Amino acid sequence: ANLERSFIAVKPDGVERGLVGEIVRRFETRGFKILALQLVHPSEQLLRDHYADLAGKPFFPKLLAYMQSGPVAAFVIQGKGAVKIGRAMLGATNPQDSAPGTIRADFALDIGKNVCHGSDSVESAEKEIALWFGENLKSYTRAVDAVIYE
Ligand code: DAT
Ligand code: MG
Repeated sequence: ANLERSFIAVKPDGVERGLVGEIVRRFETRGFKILALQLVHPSEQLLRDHYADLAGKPFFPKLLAYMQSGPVAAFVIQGKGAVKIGRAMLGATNPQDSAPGTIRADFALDIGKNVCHGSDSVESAEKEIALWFGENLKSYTRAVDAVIYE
């Protein structure tokens, strides 16, 4: 039950603005375990696979260019409710609609520069983790989990 994983990525604007540490910190302090962490220069093909469901959208070319405008800080969180809580911590897709306290509300103003990605379901999380990190992530135990979980 505490093994659910989500794929989180600080987008190029967030890396450029020095928000990697702040964003990773939020997930760490919430209690999630960081399973993998890497700066990636995504290929166009990786992004086409990652955003396959959006290929027909009018903003898709702009999205590809944005995501290739610099490195992406990709990481995997593991813990209870990782996907749902990850999305809640991100806020709405459009920062104009994001609730205060969420990452997009605290650090962004425009939908096309919304700073951070988070998987929208357990299924897409597994797909995205495999795409960005490969199939076999090493797991490890953390003594602090005994304090975080009841
Ligand atoms: P999310 O990132 O919240 O899962 P999504 O998967 O629908 O949202 O879209 C992926 C990214 O594409 C989103 O973070 C920003 C961009 N995007 C989505 N809708 C857009 C729109 N209407 N105009 C411009 N960019 C958009
Ligand atoms: Mg999405």
